[in-house]
Amino acid sequence: MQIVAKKVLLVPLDPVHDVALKIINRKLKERGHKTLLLPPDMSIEEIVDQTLKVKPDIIMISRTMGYGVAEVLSKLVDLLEVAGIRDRAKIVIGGKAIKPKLAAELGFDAGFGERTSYEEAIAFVEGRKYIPKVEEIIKREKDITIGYSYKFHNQKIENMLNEITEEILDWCEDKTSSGIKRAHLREKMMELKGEKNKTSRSNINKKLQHKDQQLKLT
Ligand code: B12
Repeated sequence: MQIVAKKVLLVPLDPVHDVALKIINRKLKERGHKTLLLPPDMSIEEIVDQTLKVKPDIIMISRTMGYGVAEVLSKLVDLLEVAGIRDRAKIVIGGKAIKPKLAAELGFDAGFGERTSYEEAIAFVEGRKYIPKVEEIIKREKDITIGYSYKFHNQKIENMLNEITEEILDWCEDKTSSGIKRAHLREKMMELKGEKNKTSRSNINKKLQHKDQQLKLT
C-alpha cells in the first residue's frame, strides 16, 4: 500500500518526558512522513504559535505527568480552536496520564493510553485500521464495572443521597468555573469574527453543557 506522506507536529506537553514521542518521531520519519518534534516544557501559547507556523496535518501531543491534566489540555484545545487550527488538523493525545475517554471529553480526535503500541500510533497517522495482535488483546485491562449497576439496594440511602445531590445542585446554581468563562469568551470572539461554522459552535455548546454538568456534579 502506498503511504501518503503527512506533516506531523509532535508536542511533549510535559516538563521532561519525551521518550515516547522521540520513538514515534523516528518511526514516522522512517516511513517518509515530514515531522517536527518540539522540545518539552513549552508554554501552550508557544505551542499554538509553532502550530500556526508549521501548519501540520496532525498534531501528536504527549502528557505523562498526572497533575493539572484536564486544565492544561482543555486550554490547549480551546486555543487551537480559536486559532482556527482545529478545523484543518487532527489533534491526538497519548501518554501515561491519558485515557481515551478523557481525550474524547476534552475534544481530541483520538486518545492513546499507557501501553499503546507504536504500530497503532503510526496506523492512525496513515489512516489505516489498526488490528491488535492477540497477545495485546489479552493484555488489555479488564472492565471491572461489568455486573454492577447504579441500582440502590437500600431505598432509604438512595433518598438521602438524592437529597444531598439536590442541595449541592442548588448550591452551585450560580457558580461558574474558569473553563466556562473561557468558553463564553471564545464564543463572543467567534461571534465578533462573524464565525458561521456550525460544527464548532455546536461543539462549544456541547462543551458548555458538559462543563455545566461537571460543575453541578462536583
Ligand atoms: C524516564 C523517566 C524520567 C526521565 C525523563 C527522560 C525523558 N527525556 O523523557 C527523567 C529522569 C528526566 C524524569 C524526571 C521526572 N519524572 Co519521570 N519517569 C520516567 C520513567 C522511569 C519512564 C517514562 C518513560 O519514558 N517511559 C517509556 C515511554 C515510551 O512510555 P510512555 O511515556 O508511557 O509512552 C507510551 C504510551 O503512554 C504512549 N504514548 C505516550 N505519549 C504518546 C503520544 C501519542 C500521540 C501516542 C499515540 C502515544 C503516546 O506510547 C508509549 C508506548 O506505549 C517513569 C516511570 C515509568 N515506569 O513510567 C517516570 C515517571 C513518569 N516520572 C515521574 C516523575 C514524578 C518525575 C519527576 C517529577 C520526578 C522529580 N520529582 O523530579 C521528574 C520531572 C521533573 C520536572 N521538571 O517536572 C512519575 C510521574 C507520576 C505522575 N503520575 O505524574 C513517574 C510515573 C515515576 C513514578 N512512578 O513516580 N523521569
